[in-house]
Amino acid sequence: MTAPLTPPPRVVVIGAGIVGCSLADELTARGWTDVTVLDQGPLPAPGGSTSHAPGLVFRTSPSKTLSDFAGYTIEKFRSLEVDGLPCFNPVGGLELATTEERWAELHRRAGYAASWGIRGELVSAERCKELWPLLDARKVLGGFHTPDDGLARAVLACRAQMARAEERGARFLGRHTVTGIERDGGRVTAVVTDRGTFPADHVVSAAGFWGPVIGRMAGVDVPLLPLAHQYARTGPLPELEGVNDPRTEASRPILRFQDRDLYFREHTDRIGIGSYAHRPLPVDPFTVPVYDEAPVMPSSYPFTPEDFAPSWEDCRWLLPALADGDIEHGFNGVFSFTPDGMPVLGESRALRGFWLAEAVWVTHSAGVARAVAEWMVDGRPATDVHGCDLTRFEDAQRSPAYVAERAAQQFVEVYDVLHPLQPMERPRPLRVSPFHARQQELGAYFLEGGGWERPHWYEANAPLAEELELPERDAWSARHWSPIAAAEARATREKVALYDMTPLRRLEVTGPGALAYLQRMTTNNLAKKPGAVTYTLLLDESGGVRSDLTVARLAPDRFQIGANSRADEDWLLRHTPDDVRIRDITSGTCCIGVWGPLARDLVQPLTRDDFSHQGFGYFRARETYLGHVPVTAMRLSYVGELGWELYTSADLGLRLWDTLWEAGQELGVVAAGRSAFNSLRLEKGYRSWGHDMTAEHTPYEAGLGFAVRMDKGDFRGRAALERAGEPRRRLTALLLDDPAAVVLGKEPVFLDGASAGYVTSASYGYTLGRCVAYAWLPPLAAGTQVHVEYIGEKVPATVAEEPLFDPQMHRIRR
Ligand code: FAD
Ligand code: THG
Repeated sequence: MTAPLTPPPRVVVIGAGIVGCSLADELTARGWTDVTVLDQGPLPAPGGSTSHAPGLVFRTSPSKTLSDFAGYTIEKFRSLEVDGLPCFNPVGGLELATTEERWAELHRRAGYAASWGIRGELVSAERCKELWPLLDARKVLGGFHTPDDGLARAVLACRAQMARAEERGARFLGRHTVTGIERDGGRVTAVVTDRGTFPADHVVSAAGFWGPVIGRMAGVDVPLLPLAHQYARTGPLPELEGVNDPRTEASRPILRFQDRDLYFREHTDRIGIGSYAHRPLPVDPFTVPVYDEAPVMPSSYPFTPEDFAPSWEDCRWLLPALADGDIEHGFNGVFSFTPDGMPVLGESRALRGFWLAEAVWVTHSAGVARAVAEWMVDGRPATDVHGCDLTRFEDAQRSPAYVAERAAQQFVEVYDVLHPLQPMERPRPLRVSPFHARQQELGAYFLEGGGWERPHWYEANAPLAEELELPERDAWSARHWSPIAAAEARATREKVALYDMTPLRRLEVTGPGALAYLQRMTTNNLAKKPGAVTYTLLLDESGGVRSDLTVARLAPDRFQIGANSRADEDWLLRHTPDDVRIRDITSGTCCIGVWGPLARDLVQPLTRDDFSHQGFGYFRARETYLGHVPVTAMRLSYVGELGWELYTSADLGLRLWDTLWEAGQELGVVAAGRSAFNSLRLEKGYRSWGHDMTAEHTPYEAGLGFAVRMDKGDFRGRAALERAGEPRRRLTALLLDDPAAVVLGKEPVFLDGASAGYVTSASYGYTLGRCVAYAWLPPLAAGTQVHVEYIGEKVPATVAEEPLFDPQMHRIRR
């Protein structure tokens, strides 16, 4: 081996729990061997959450990212051993249903498993009893069995990874308490401890639920709340005598009884029981006792038997063998919850070189560590991590009050049956558009996203729905849905509708270098005269789609970007040269989409400007006035109809709404919500970033090659695209064959009876009279028959030619 030309960067990892240890292993495996892992407690069990984790690893999740993380943890820990003891015991997993609602949910979970490539099978109550003989099978309707899940031995896995990392040069130092982070010019330079200062080019906070404490030292918000969670062990059970090898402790599947917020595992002849059934027990991370003063260890609080009492009854109801037994030992163990239940990963932009790897379960630890190591070493993780990116939180989502309320709610809902559209109940309303009062008057049904109240349909349109004939929906797909959405979609296709587009993220990019900069950052050609709007993509270095944007050139040196998430702003800001300024103008402005064949009839009388097809072309922008309101008008439409996005400042928003509303009365204007919006955009084949495509996909795979101009000069991701071969998978449009069938997203798609991909987003297409589902599949010819599995039912579907609606663009370009 030749020595590297430059020494590897100096990395200091704070925390030697499962995340810190896994990260040291992954970094050193990639040649970053100058790694120092510091922990305040003694090694190898310094007293964090890892030190007492019972280690259940269930891989199935609605989140593909989490499922991939867990898959890698299983694969990796299976290959690790310490003193002949394996770090993973693949006893399998078993989730039980004792209610019809849960049984349906297990069918959906079996669907996620098939979508993400996890082995799993729905099984009868008898089979559950075979797998777990202590069960009272009469209580059970059935189960979901995942044979590859099992038990991680977290402390052992720490030791194994420590040893490997140490062989490659890493250091692990226990009894070093971090007290400060040093910085210079927006970069970290060192970590200060009670036993000296450690210079560093990169610092990773893997401090578990102490994350907010380390975050404060660095001036970085770490939006997590530590909560205690009860874990108890029974005494020895005669039924388990001689059943399990004490070295591996368990032979039967890890068990989940989500109907009562409980899980179980074997500890040789005892049973361990975890409960989420109790009240949230928040812990202030700033007041956690230090190792030497903690009664057991810092992450272990005294057991509160009164909180466990109802759960104990539930345990005995399910497992009659416990009737004579007792709890021998219990504790309230602390770990991290975030406002959306996802980890918090990534590098702070304000303090470069300072990384977070927080709020990570043992289950996801190795996968997270691999992703963060790739991110640090290669500049990008191979897995889509946008749902974990620390930049995902809006300003209003980082207040301690918000974090506390949402995280506690995550705890309460951890095992609940949650509909994909189900909103959090509190704190609401948080962000409202200037039209909120009018929307309320119209009976808006609000759901929440990014802190925004977003109308999904308006009860005021109910009379329009009466004449429609729509197929019956099953109870699940009928939740957070209304036939009114169909009426609103129809009004958009036949007349004209107003859509609140305020939550659409808007950035203003200005300065002499703005054009050259945006040309380098995106795929399409933006060198057009002011007044042009361009649909374009942000790619990472590997050619993965980081986002899709609209860029309006409003003046030679001024651009307005329509973006998807906060991560777009973050990404752009990370690469901004000195002669370019980027400002998020979302909050101070608002937007209404006026779309439908009568949009021009509505808008033209309000302005002296020429809004004809010749006077105001498709994908053009203009600053003008509508009535009393100064607006930026852009002629484009995510719903595939004639019309404009109209932007103005927040103070004038209500006036803009009222102006359009009044002008539209004689045309039959309606307010329309996101439910119709999503249906219309899917009929038109417009992708939704984060759902349909992510950084895991290239533009060609996602069907977005039309937005890439290889001949315009260099841009980020171009070199990777040049190397890209023929796509092996494609984002594919499906139409469900049965006009009454619906799917919602994330369902598995089967080709010739074998799982071949998964649905990204789906909606009933009211114009087409069929449900539209986009799916990742191997390249397939139009007309190919597949089936989607929806709550255990095989739903036939056919690969369709795109776009499904108005391929000649007659409706938009006129
Ligand atoms: P930790 O293990 O907490 O490590 C963080 C380390 O940072 C600590 O060792 C701490 O000492 C150190 N540190 C903090 N501040 C400083 C400082 N200033 N200076 C130096 N060092 C510092 N997960 C599962 O996947 N499956 C389960 O079955 C499961 N069951 C659980 C049951 C219970 C009762 C509990 C409490 C948690 C459970 N979890 C489970 C969650 C899991 O334990 C944690 O999510 C995981 O261990 C977190 O690992 P970590 O490395 O991020 O944090
Ligand atoms: N409006 C604005 N900006 C946006 C969105 C928006 N940015 C984020 C997101 N939505 C981007 N998504 C799309 C997707 C498709 C189109 C616009 C934004 C679109 N595509 C046409 C097509 O594919 O035929 C035109 C493409 C072209 O001419 O190059 O209209 O909703 N402001």
